[in-house]
Amino acid sequence: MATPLTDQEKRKQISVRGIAGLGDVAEIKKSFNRHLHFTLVKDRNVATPRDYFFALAHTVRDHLVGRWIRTQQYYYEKDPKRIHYLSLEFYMGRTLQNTMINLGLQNACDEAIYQLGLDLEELEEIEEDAGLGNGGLGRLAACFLDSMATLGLAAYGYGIRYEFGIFNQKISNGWQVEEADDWLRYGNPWEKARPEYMLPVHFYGRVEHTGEGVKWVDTQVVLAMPYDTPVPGYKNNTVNTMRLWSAKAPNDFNLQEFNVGDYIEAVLDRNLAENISRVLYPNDNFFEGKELRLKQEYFVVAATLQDIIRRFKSSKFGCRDPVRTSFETFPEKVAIQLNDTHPALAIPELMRILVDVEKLDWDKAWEVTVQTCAYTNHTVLPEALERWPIYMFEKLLPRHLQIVYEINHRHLQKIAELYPGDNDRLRRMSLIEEGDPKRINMAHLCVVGSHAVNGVAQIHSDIVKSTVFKDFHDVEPEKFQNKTNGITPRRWLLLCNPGLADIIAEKIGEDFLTDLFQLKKLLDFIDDDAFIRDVANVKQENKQKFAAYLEKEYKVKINPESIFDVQVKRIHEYKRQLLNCLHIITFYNRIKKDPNKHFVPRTVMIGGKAAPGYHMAKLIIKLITSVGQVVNNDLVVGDRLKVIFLENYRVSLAEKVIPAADLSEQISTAGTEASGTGNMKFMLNGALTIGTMDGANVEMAEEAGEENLFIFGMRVEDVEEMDRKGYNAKEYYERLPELRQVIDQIRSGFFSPKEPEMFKDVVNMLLNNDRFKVFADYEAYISCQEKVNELYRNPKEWTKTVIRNIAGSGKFSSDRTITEYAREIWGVEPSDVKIPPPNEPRD
Ligand code: D6G
Repeated sequence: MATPLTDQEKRKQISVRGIAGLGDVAEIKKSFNRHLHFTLVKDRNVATPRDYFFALAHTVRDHLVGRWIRTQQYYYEKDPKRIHYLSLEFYMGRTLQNTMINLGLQNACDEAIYQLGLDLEELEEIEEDAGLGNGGLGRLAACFLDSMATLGLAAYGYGIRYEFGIFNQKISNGWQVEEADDWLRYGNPWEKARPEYMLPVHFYGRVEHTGEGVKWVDTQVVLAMPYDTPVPGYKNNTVNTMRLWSAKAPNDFNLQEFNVGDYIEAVLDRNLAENISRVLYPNDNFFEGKELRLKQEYFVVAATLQDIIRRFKSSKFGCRDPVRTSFETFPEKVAIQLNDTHPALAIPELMRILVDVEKLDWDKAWEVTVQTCAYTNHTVLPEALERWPIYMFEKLLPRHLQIVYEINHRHLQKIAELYPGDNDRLRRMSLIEEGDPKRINMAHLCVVGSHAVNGVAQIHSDIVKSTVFKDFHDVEPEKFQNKTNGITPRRWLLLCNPGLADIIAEKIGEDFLTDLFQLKKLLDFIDDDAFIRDVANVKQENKQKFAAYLEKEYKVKINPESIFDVQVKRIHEYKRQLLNCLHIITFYNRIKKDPNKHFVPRTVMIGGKAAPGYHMAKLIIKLITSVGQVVNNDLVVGDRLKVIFLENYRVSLAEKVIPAADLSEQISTAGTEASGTGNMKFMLNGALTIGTMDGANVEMAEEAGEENLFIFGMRVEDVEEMDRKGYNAKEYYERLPELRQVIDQIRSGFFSPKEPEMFKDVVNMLLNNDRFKVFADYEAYISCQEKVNELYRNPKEWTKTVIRNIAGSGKFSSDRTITEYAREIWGVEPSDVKIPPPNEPRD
């Protein structure tokens, strides 16, 4: 029998495709040593592992620089339409390995580092995650940047350089505690500060109506300093820019207001301005109307629009076009995509610049604005929709409030003409919501101010049209589109699961990495026993590797033969981690009731962060860890059931656990999860899905065949029907003895003996006011889990189902998603033209 390949050897296999020439290896070693010496100022006697990581990062970064300069130069020469993706979140994770892969350098680096007596994977583990996002929305932005660069689009990501990203989650005594994410402590080798492009952003002040038009005066100024991060495409020489703004106080900040003696106070107060980019708000799918957050939203928008307009004015066809009026060509040259309503202020800000500064008349400015902007809706949950109180908005952005009022006035005038006398419709469609306090509905502003509005999966786009934006759809149905989310197959297959990428490439070549639909060719091998064995072996190796990781890092032992049943995502009631808990406890009770019966062993892993202010989510984490305490220490259970809470779930942990999963839990109440993207990552990595007909699960079932997923529970129509009739949780509690037992155990302190009342809020919610109807899907979920066990008993059939899922996952590449945005929203065409190789600096 051949000895199994080491990880390094495995990575080399795939690197047959990123060939490591001897010259490359020698050059990398040389560059590494130079950086260790000149950049880190160390030698090998005193260098720490982190020094080695930085030396390698700088070595790899050197390979980006020429391509980056060349790409940006090329955009100035060719002047293509530029795409600007505005987002309050970019959840990038780590950069080193992704860069090596996209530049085709991984094998050369692997070999060089090996020859230097170091371990590449160990160095990669030193890198901090760039955690500038909460969950799916921020990670989607990161996947989109990868795809836009790979598809050769002249694209920019614009956001905020938070000094603290999403908090680090620690579990203490079973509870979540938060720690600050000081991700920049050791420096960030990937960013380039650009103080030379610093821009002013104005806040507060008042509006003056003068003979020369409207002026916003007496404002406070904060400077926006850009930090640029290169975004390489996959092996195409394109390197785009993600530009993140950092807040800097101007040097005269507060000094006018203070007397000479208060100089020290004034300098200390610079923090007030610089707090704008201090920290990411840790809410997922939840609106918290804090003034600092509104400042962040305007800060990114105001700096970005100045930057966009500066570039437009310097372009060939911009304002310098003698044939056409200024800004007429703006929408032909500029697209602005709003990632949710968070950057919605781009709409009134662009209007302010065009009308007040550039002196366009209102109608022309409005046409330009609408043609430029497009809006992506990410949720229909009412608690997530941004509705800013007018009093706050007015104080911070008085001119923008006037502009919003004017937009609303003209919008309602149009509606009134279409529906004379329909005052209720006017109230429903207004950008302004009456009440205490009066609020601006940011989603309405986005719909009115954009030429395209899209949802993120077909079912979600349909729901958007028939519910939250129904009145708007009645008036402008052509505005509404669907763009089903996707994930980048580079990070989410090649990087995180090289073993699987390798055996796929052996069968169908490696073009699938940029054309994921090619995965359907794998169906030709559905009866190929050797391939089935390879797929099963890769999964088993990934499971073993993850088990070893858990043992090393967390001292927990799990059974690699068990089903790895994984639910990783933010903790939220609508995502129903509680339903998963009910299954765990039911399974536990069945083992206890019949200890000698055979059960298919399971390791249930749940991970995710709770928003620090979300009481119920934090209690859910405590319940999971408490159930784990009881189950994991019960000798009768043994290794037939284990419950693991995966601490501090983040991009880099996703890259480890997803390739090791057998079963992916996607169990939100139908109609609540707009798309999901974790679901797609599991599918691509050979896990089977147990899920509801919600979000992109619906399309996954369509692509792979519904019989190849474990679909259960209420459909959207069933949920609606139940809402009409009324949902009565107690009815299920009384009718289903196993459910009753589980709830009674939680209620009586079976999992919290020292504090029997611990979970009373959970039980009360489930029984009396559960918006997400957990009990209604309990029975279907439990029997669906039995089907999972049944299939798992037949390893060959299980693996064939896995292959059918991988083969059906082509649609979920973010390359496909971005191609659709490009053609149907931005009016640009992806290109596979390789930008000419970079210019090296000359003497
Ligand atoms: C990036 C790369 C660099 C380029 C700079 C400015 O930092 O080569 O000069 O962006 O680009 P624009 O903002 O002028 O497009």
